[in-house]
Amino acid sequence: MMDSLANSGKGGVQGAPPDAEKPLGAEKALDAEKALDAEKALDAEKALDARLDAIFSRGPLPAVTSKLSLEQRIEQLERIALELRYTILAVTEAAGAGHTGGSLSMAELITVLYFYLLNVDPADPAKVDRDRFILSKGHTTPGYYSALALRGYFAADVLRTFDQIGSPLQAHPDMHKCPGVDYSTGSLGQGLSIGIGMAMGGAAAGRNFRTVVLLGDGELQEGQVWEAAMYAGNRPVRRLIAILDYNKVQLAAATAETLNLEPLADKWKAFNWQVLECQGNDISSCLPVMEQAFALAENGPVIVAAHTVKGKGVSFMENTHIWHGKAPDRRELLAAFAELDAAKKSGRSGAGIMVEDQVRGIGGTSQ
Ligand SMILES: Cc1ncc(C[n+]2csc(CCOP(=O)(O)OP(=O)(O)O)c2C)c(N)n1
Ligand SMILES: [Mg+2]
Repeated sequence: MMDSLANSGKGGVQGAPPDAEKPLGAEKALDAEKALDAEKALDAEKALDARLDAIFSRGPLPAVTSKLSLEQRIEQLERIALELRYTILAVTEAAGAGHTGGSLSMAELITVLYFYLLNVDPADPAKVDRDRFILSKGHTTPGYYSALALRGYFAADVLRTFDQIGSPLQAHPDMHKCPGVDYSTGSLGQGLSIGIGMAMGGAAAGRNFRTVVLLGDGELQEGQVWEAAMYAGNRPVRRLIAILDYNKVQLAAATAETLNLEPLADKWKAFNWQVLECQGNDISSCLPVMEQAFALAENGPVIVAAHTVKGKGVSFMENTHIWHGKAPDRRELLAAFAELDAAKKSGRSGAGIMVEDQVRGIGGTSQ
């Protein structure tokens, strides 16, 4: 047998037995190592599946009450924002599609809105007096839908149908399909005009609800935004709050490289808007500023320029357009979860922004 193998040329050096080259013990050790690696990989796969099952079967989280101290509110909202990040990544991975970068950058903003500031009731999404919310940057549905599911508008397992034909969770929000969505968006630039209509309609009907419009920075290059800004400042339209997810990156490059928005605050001020700024991935910064915006909106329109980081929370997704419209694969999801786990362990919530991070973010890069 050995002879025939050796003579066939498969055994390495002609005429020599194969185990003269590689001792049998070493081969066995190699096989054992491979088997162990395969087992570990299988365990990791199973563990990831279990985590995803847990994410897609979780019940809603309660809103944060104003009865808590500021520290407690911040801590609870940070925890929710972190859960939101896990969910966003799980949603895009499951669909193999979705706008991951801009969903991660707005995680704290949408958390503060849906879990603290907005007067809404998931059990009665069409309540007449509810505050209105328009996701004008309508492509970031993984962030929006994840927040709505966590808040209890629909069951978390519906998130698994994201971007599928027939799903209520289309790639862009559809007010006729998805509970909690106040307006259908996706064509950038329209949300502020719609918000003006809602705010003025509410005022005409003697209602006191607030209308919040979440804008993207690349979106501000749309002319309709400025037409709306000019109109709202001129009236002035009350109880209208624009939040700008100022992540410095748009679809294919840095915003400043594409069409610079600065000096941004001066532009809005010139249009008679009240302008506030905050660090949008830091709850301790954006919570009080957004709260102040809600109060100031009684006098006229307010915009909060929230400085954020595109892809925030996952190092390899941060500050780049590459992850604008890209979903992680299983391997990338594992790596991203590991980073969020580390942040959770260190109590940083996945976005416990440090000043250095923000300074890096403001320059914007398009690598
Ligand atoms: C009118 C219109 N033009 C182009 C697009 C395609 N598009 C989708 S997202 C995007 C970039 C948006 O960038 P930004 O507003 O900065 O969003 P974010 O960084 O928050 O994802 C573009 C051009 C669109 N949806 N609508
Ligand atoms: Mg952007």
